[in-house]
Amino acid sequence: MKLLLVLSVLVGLAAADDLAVQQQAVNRLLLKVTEPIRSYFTDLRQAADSWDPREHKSSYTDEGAAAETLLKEIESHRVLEQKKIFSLFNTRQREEAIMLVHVLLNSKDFETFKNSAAYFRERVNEGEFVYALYVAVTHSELTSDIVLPPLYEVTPHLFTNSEIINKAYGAKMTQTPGKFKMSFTGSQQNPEQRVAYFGEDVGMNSHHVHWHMDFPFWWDGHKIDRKGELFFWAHHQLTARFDAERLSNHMPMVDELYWDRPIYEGFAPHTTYRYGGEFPSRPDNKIFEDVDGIARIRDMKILESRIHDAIDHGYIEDAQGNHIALDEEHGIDILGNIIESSTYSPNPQYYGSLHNVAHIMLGRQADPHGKFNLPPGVMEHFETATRDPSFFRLHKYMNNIFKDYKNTLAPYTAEDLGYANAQITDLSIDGELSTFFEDYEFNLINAIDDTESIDDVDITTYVSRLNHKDFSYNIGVTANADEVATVRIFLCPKLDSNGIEYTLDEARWGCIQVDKFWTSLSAGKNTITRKASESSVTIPDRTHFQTLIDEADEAVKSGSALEKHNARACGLPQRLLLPKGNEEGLEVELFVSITSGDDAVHSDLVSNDHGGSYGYCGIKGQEYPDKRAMGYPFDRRVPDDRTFRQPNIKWETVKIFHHDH
Ligand code: CUO
Repeated sequence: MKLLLVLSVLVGLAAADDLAVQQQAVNRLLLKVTEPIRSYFTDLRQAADSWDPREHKSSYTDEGAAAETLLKEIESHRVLEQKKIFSLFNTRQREEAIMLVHVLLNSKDFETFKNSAAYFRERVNEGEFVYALYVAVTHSELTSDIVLPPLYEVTPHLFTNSEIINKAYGAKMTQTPGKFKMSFTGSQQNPEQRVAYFGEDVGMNSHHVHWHMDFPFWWDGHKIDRKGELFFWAHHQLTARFDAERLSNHMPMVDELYWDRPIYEGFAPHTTYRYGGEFPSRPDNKIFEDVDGIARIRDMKILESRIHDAIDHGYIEDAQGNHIALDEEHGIDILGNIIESSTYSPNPQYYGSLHNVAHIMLGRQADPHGKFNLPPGVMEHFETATRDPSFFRLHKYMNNIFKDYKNTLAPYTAEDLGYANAQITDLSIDGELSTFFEDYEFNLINAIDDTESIDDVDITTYVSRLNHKDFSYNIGVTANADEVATVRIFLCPKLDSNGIEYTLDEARWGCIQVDKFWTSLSAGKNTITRKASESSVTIPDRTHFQTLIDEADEAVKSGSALEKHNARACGLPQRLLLPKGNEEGLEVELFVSITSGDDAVHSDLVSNDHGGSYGYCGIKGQEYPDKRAMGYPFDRRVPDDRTFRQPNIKWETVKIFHHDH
């Protein structure tokens, strides 16, 4: 018995150590990626210098084929050099990054993963390396508990502005610690400035870039469930979320982009690449131009019209000319794949890549013919895209195509929406719905060049960010029988920017899903108390890079277990759950629907949240948890509000306050 106990303690310790060692390795691989791996990280240094992937073919599931491909590219000097700009939208650069993802994902064990990463870190472009390592850690089964450091502390140039970077350099040069206030881009002369706190929020940008790492458009690995529909849904919600901020700031909802109208809002990013110059600016009212080597405006219109034709026909044509119906179950998923487009598109030749090409077209409008050799624009990086107001116009444009499709589907009937087992008797908020701004500090040491012999000084920036007070929903439900039920909670706009009340059909497309969960109802009276912090669309604050470093180093040194943090990086920051309120209280509709839990895809959803943020990000490596359409019940037309007036559905007007401290 005693022996067993000792053995199990030892096994437990070894397992804990493994995670700490792995976390430490990933931390070290991401520290100061533009410099050589530190000499005192001896195992990584050795791997970078002398571990040869060709001598470890049996350590890869593909016998080293992916490593061989990448090595040949490197040896023939075809890969993007270091200290050059990497953009995922550049086909060749993306291919190189994917080669490294393949090497890492084909590693049979963590040792091989780590050694390959160290070896290639010093032989491929730094941007490609960071992207490949993030994607590989996200998808590899060897690294599922590893927490990726916040990207804004690994590649701060893409999350802060030139003014801050300059100050950080000054601090480093003079070896004086510094803490600098980061302001949002632009001036109060610009109405868009009122919502810059959202488009430039480092947590929201991290959610967005991680969403695209969880669901890469180029993905060629295991089948990812409902990937096209998730593309629609996550971006639809980002757009609705942005519109909510606009309404709160007395601005109209964002209008869509038109290829033949000016791009009304210009944008001056005030942001510098680490190497390669400033991000280009675009003046107001820029007329769209063809972009050499990318696309003509008329090509974009042709693609749009083909997609509209497919929607009106009710089917698309695949590459062999077969018709694939845009049916209720798969239509939105197929359209998502086509519009993005992703490797799942059944006919990329015909339907093109409306979304991805549009990102490049917008990114290049400052230098469409390459006359000035300007670097890629903010729209050409998922890290920076949402800063530009044209991002939301572009996504409103895509979103309206999805809406056109959804509007072809039959509206939900009273039966589709009802649930005979439950009656909502009460709906209230525990606590005040109240938002505020707070300062958030993050580290800039990775933004600055140095060498091993120069000591680090503390250099940080702090930025104002939106947050809200804790609150809970109290939902009183009378049930006829013991049953598992699905609870969906939304916040819907009530009034437009002129104070005119929306109909349900007008409001529905602006509804934000704030939670969805499964719960067990008992026959009789139930009170469901759900904390906002439990929301299945959000994640808690990211753990600072320095904390990850300190904790892993300490755990490795002492042989103790590493404290686990949330490893899911995709998810809206919890603090952004509520749109900003105002002094008098922004009126919104709190909407709750309870339906039969038969729509659960997994049997344990009442007790297992599968990593949390499945709402916009699905469950890693598994099916999306909800059988119903994403956005149900607001994804279809509502010609008659009365179908929604049922005992299992309830909505109340609530107010969101905002208090500036
Ligand atoms: Cu996320 Cu356009 O897809 O940025």
